[in-house]
Amino acid sequence: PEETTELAIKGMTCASCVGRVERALRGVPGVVDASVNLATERATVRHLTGVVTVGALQAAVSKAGYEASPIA
Ligand code: 9UX
Repeated sequence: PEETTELAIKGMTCASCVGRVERALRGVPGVVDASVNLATERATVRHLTGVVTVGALQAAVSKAGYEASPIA
């Protein structure tokens, strides 16, 4: 099954940042789709349950140069 994880993203200042974060998240195996909202600094990630961990998502965002934290 799939589930959705919401992340707060720090460090984005322009539309290109949004693209970088979306690409990073979509590159994580098991991620089906990712969309980032610059105004709210939030990412919505749809992914396979059990395959994708929040830690893996955070690591991908960090590698791209930004910071992600899960939203309860
Ligand atoms: Mo443009 Mo966003 O250089 O960091 S990609 S501000």
